[in-house]
Amino acid sequence: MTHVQSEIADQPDCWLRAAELSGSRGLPASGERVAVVGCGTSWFMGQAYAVLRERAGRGETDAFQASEFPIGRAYDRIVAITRSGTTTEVVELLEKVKAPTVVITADATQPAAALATEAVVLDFADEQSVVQTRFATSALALLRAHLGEDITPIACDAEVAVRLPLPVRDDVEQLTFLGRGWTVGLALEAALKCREAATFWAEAYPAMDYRHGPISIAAPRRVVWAFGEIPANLADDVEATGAAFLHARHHGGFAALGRWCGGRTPMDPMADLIVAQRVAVELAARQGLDPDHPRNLSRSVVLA
Ligand code: F1P
Repeated sequence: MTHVQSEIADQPDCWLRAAELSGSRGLPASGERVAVVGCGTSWFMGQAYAVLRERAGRGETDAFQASEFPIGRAYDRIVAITRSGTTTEVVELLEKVKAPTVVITADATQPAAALATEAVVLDFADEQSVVQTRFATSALALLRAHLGEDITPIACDAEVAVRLPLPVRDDVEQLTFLGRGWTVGLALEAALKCREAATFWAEAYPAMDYRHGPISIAAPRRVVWAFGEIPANLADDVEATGAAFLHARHHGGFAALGRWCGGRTPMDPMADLIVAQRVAVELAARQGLDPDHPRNLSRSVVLA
């Protein structure tokens, strides 16, 4: 078993442990104007949280890749997500900003935790694999719990997701992930997982934008996989191209798999992400790649 496989399987427990930290100091108070920053996977979790926080009525929330943070803007608080705590863009931003900062990290000994006003440490969710899975989703579980969401049923969905038969056929040659609202961030992360772990051709878009160009990629042996809400007629439009449309509810496919495992339908989209993580690992295995050590990648990007 690779590290990433055991880290994926561990997510239900990690999410529950992360939720226990939802009262941690430094997490955004209701009404604050907040920016969430990160790079790669951590940025995508920030995007998901930003939408959820606004939807929960907790205040205006923006998400930025750390290097693209608009330094002149006034925020009440900055939330930085970084597993390693060493990512250059995040560290440099924490050195620069004046607003109170909170870092969500797996490693309290690294620069990000020292630079931030407060740190929430998810050391139990740290990973040996270069490819992030459980740290990222645990950070999002923590933030969702802080918004008042009950993580227990979501962790039950995750228990199902780690056991579901994989919904992607052996001859798949391309994957496109779609999301709406907070699940756009999850879709971006699912596609990144396939690229990182398996060097597999995967793309991601807001679901409503898919018909504005990206649909030209759809064809037989290619899959469009939607997380969360599905726009009207999108499934039909995708299937007309010969591509397969995959969704927790569509055609009872995914849903039937979930029922087979005794789960709720539809599952929480974070559980869908687990299934996508497992697909990424499977795609790596089929090519004889080691998903723990993807080519050209390291645990974090530390720039000279
Ligand atoms: C961020 C990150 C990862 C990515 C890669 C390089 O790391 O971009 O998302 O998978 O390994 O680093 P971090 O700031 O969360 O440690």
